[in-house]
Amino acid sequence: SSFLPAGRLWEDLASREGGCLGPGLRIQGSGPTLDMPVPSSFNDVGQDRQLRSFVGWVWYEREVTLPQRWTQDLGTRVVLRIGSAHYYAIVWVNGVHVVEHEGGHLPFEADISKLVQSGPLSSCRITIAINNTLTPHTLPPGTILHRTDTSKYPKGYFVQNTNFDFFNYAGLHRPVLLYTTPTTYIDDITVTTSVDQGTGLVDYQIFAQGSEHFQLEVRLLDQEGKVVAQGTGCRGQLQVPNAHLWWPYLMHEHPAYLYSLEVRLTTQTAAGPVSDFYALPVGIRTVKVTERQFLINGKPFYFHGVNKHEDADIRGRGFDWALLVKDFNLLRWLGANAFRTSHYPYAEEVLQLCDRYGIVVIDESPGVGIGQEESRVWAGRWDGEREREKWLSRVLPGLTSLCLLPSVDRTLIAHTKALDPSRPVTFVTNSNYEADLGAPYVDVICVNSYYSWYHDYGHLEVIPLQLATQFENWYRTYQKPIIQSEYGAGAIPGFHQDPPVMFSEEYQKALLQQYHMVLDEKRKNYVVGELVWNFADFMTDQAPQRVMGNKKGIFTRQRQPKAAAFLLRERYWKLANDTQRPPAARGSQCLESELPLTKRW
Ligand code: GCB
Repeated sequence: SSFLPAGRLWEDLASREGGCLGPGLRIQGSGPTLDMPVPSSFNDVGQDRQLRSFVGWVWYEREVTLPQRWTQDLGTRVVLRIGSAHYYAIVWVNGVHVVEHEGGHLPFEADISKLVQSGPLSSCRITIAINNTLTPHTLPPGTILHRTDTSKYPKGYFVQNTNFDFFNYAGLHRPVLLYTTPTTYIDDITVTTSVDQGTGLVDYQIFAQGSEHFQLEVRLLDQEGKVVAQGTGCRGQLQVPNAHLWWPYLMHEHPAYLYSLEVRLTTQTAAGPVSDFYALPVGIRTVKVTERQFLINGKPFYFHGVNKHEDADIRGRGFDWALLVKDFNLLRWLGANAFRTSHYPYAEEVLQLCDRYGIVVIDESPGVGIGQEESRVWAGRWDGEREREKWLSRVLPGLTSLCLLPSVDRTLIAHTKALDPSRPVTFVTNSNYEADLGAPYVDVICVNSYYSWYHDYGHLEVIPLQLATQFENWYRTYQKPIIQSEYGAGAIPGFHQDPPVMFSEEYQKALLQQYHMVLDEKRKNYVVGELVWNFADFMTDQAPQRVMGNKKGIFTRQRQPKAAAFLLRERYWKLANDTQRPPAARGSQCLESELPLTKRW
């Protein structure tokens, strides 16, 4: 697609109505443009410093020819789907405004049937204007600082300020798709599962659009393709005797068992019956939290995993299948059974792979870096129930086990639970256990700490005392299970120093080892997980304390292991061995590359 940065700010949003684009106007030819791959962030694709740090409106445009069936069969519904556009997007088709969307991490779509079916033309020009400016009203928030001292800065100079530790990559980060359905179609499917004495219970609810007159047939197929239960109508319960449960990776001989829920909607039309069909992978599992434990299918689950980012060379935050599959192979190699989608919702393909690989997810909202000023803004906006709904639709996660909110607002947490009672709720804190306003209302407490990194530099020996105190204080106050949701140290790959000093691979390893001693003690009791910060090195804004980004990855940004990765690999496989797998299942689902480790058992 073509791309034209137009250096205007979010604050100029009002002027977008000023006829920037009419049916006849094309981006192509209206000024210099760049070829821009989709999906990708635009920042690192060019050789241009200004493009890398660009703040304001950019324009994407692409013209496609649609199949005649799409444009001439009025029983076909044509949909434009945008996987994500960071941060604010306005979309036109053939110069006609079709949709606007705020928020850089969730998909949105527009029914464009009428536009593409109105004339003899089968071409479709898609134009998307995107603004990446962050303000106190966005999620995540940011501020624009205008530098007015003309002895230091040119006229009109401004910078984007943020309160989070990752680069504000922007552009069309996920695929842009055109697809069709019949005019009466399956719009949404909600599934919740439970287990009653070995019988899996799958409750479904199907939302259809387009007409009131349709039939719905539902079938549940096992992995061999055998139909194990069926039903009809918009809602119901399927019963699966002797169900194969969905177990996390390394917790069962056959982890991540998925059934397929097939939904067929049929409508009668003048031309005969027409159907829409959707197949949804479904795992049957239960999740429960007690005072000391996180239970999956009634068994204690210990999170041993990582925090991630959607981040890589060149493509920035852009979706890439090869990268994604590499990351999942690294997670398996590491023996990780969980990760947190720090600091925003990830692409739905990521969640689908988690379901398939048996990875438990803490799915995070984009509410990171909310300081006092932004809290006031949001508090103001939460007043009406409609505003609250709007907020929730932007922070609620997708499929998986834990959902994470940015807020310390009691009613917000209660409301989230009411919308989805099947998932525990948490938020990640590094605040003081006494001052924390949210901990009384969440199911699991997630605590970050950076002992011997952001203070007591180099003094690894203080970690055991400080970490034990941290856990004891939180548990004594709230009696809830605790996850060490972040800990870590920066290591520049290839920097070696022994005895260890900060930024060497040895220091990163030694710091993790100090944490592990305490975790091993406390996991006997109420600590239910540890997630290292971070899976891989990632890009941040430039600052003297960042060395071409944050170097706390146990893998480099190119996904090569540092020394700490080997340490964690030993630990995670041992943890799986110690705490989760029934003895008979040991080693049975290992990949070939994992065999040397399993032999040692
Ligand atoms: C944190 C943040 C994370 C940072 C990390 C660090 O607490 O949640 O975004 O990157 O610390 O390395 O400072």
